[in-house]
Amino acid sequence: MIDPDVISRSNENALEHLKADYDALGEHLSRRRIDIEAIKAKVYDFGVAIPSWGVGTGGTRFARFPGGGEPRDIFDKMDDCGVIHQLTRGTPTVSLHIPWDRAPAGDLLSKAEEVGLGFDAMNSNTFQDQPDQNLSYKFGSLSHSDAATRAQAVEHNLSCIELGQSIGSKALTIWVGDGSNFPGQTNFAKQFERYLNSAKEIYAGLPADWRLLTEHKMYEPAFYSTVVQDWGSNYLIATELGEQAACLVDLGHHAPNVNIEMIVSRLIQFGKLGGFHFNDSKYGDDDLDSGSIDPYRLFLVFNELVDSENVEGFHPMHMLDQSHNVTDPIESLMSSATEVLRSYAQANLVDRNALSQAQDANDALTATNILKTAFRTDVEPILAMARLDQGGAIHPIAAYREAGYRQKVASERPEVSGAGGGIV
Ligand SMILES: [Mn+2]
Repeated sequence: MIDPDVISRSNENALEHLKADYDALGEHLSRRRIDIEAIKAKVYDFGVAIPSWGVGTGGTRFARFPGGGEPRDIFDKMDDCGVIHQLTRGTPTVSLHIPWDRAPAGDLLSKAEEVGLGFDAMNSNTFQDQPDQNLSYKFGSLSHSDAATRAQAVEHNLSCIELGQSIGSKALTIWVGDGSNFPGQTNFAKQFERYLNSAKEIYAGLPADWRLLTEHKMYEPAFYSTVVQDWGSNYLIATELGEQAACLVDLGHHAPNVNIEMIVSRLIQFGKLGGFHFNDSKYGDDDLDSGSIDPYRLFLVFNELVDSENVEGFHPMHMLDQSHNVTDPIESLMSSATEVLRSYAQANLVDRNALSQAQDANDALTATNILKTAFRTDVEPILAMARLDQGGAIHPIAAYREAGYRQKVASERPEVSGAGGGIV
């Protein structure tokens, strides 16, 4: 973890300017009849989970260029996640990926306590083969044509639930690479039927207070068709399975130009939005840092989420899911968590009564300007003050660099090879 004295010193240097900026923003917001303290309190309560795999350098199908101090195992990863939360105070949980992060529950719990984190959704992996595995997932897992392979994949998911139960997780997220690479390779209906039957077996093993989230993805690793291709297929799955099943939306898993915020609204309206994977993209499933390409889209997604905040039973899970190719993953994740919080804070500035009136009056320009007014507001002083109040850093990346954490872990953790593609 970072030495608290380093954080204090870093904050001392920035405090005067922050106070001035916070006061000025408070005055500005009060003219808009918004209480800055209320917005800050909402930011306190908002958290986004860090995926355990995010703290390692990702890469593409072409190459991976690991940096110094790459985490060796889940315990190194949790150290890194602990630092992200220590500085940003916005990432209180980590999401495990099994089997990569499999470890005794007691060890995971004591590490979590040491670094001040809890556990978010469990993620199963049946999109690659493991060394101790009998049957291959080359041609699919939950939807495989062979019953024994499907059973093996179901069993793996049930074991993820079992481990998750012992560490306080409350959800299982399933993403499969199943699909096809050639027209005619698979029968769409039969394949989907097999997937649904396998998913029902997993659902039957779900504890009463758990949720099962399914994630759609339109292409890759299967490039002609994927078995859970789009939000429509995802909605069908969640509906077939039952009450505890809901859809997970990954911002990168759609065709270019798709109106993701409208998908979000539809799923909320029918009680089937379970969670998010935040990232950004320019061309496809790029897994770029959240808010780095299209911050307005991120804001528009949050506009829908905040608009439905008071809908009964609506508690979506939030997680980052990105691949860091050219940056220090800890810095990217801190910056991305901040972008997610920023969009959340901005969405809380939308004048919803005025928006509703403009919509009813068919005043399109006023309506869209109401959203723009919220989006254009620089809420950084709120985010920084929320971090400071909770013991974090006014400038997380500057404090992280001053602390020399990366150099420290690079001297402790052995160098790793960049051979092979990364996780995408
Ligand atoms: Mn994802």
